[in-house]
Amino acid sequence: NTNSGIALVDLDEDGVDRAFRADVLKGLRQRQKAVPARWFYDEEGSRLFERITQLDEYYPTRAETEILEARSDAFAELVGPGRAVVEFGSGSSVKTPLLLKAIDPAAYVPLDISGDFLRMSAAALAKNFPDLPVYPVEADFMRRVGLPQEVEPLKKLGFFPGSTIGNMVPRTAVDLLRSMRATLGADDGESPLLLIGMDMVKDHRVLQAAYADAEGVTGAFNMNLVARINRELGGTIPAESLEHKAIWNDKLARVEMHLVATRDIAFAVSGEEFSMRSGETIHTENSHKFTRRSANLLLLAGGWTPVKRWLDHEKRFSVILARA
Ligand code: AVJ
Repeated sequence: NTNSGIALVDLDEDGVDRAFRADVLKGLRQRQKAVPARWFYDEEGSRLFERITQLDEYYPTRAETEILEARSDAFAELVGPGRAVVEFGSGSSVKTPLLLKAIDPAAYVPLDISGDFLRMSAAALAKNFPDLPVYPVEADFMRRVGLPQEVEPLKKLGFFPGSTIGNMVPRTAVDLLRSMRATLGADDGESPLLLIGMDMVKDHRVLQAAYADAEGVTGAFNMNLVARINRELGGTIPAESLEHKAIWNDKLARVEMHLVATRDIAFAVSGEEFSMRSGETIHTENSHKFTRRSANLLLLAGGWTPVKRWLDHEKRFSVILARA
């Protein structure tokens, strides 16, 4: 349990985020270089992701929003009123209100590792739902999180939209689903529900385009990671010699984003030296896609029994209700 009320970002004497540096250095030492996708989301990265969600090619946000809008009656019926909605992540200004309007909850509990995002989005939401108690919790939800006392007596509904689960390899995704069960009290004899967004396997050209848009916004999003490493970790990565690439990995059912070296390069990060041959890549993101069966199996492995699934009108994206 990490919600001690103090900031979770651990800075060294130079103000450098220790976890960021450790992840980047560890990732760059590997044979297949890799940096975890969660480091995309600094201020600029979050701004670029906002733009991605508005691109013609990037369907997931639109498709999921369509489902949340169109199925509000079904949510109300299956979930019922009076639950505490526990959102894993700070919440979006569009999707969260749609759910809250649909089900008439008794409390809203956003969980996020970034206190700044958390407080900003909680404040914005409280304005539109003046009668709804909001209890933001600054915590790493990859582990069991202790919820505020006030929501203890309430039934819980976990909310995890955006297909963020798809950013994790199955082993990590299962760990997270099990942590969510524990956070929502399933091990204490409660019967929590979970509403989760999962993106579907589809035509590879549609997937590819969603992660390599014509305007280059996703490329800028990917390249922003390099700018962040150079700025925050004293990096000398030659950005002009790296290129954005998105590929469909059929065996593992995921879109991968990489940064490809267009020539042999050498650089330093935090004083440590690295090199890449031309064509070598830094793997920056996985976005797993699911079928009905693979989605169900992942949920079951994480301790959740699927109850109902909804798709958008183009059958590209799914929102699944599951019970512990
Ligand atoms: C918000 C993590 C679900 O994987 O589709 C968008 C992030 N990366 N374009 C996704 C993302 C490239 C997005 N998630």
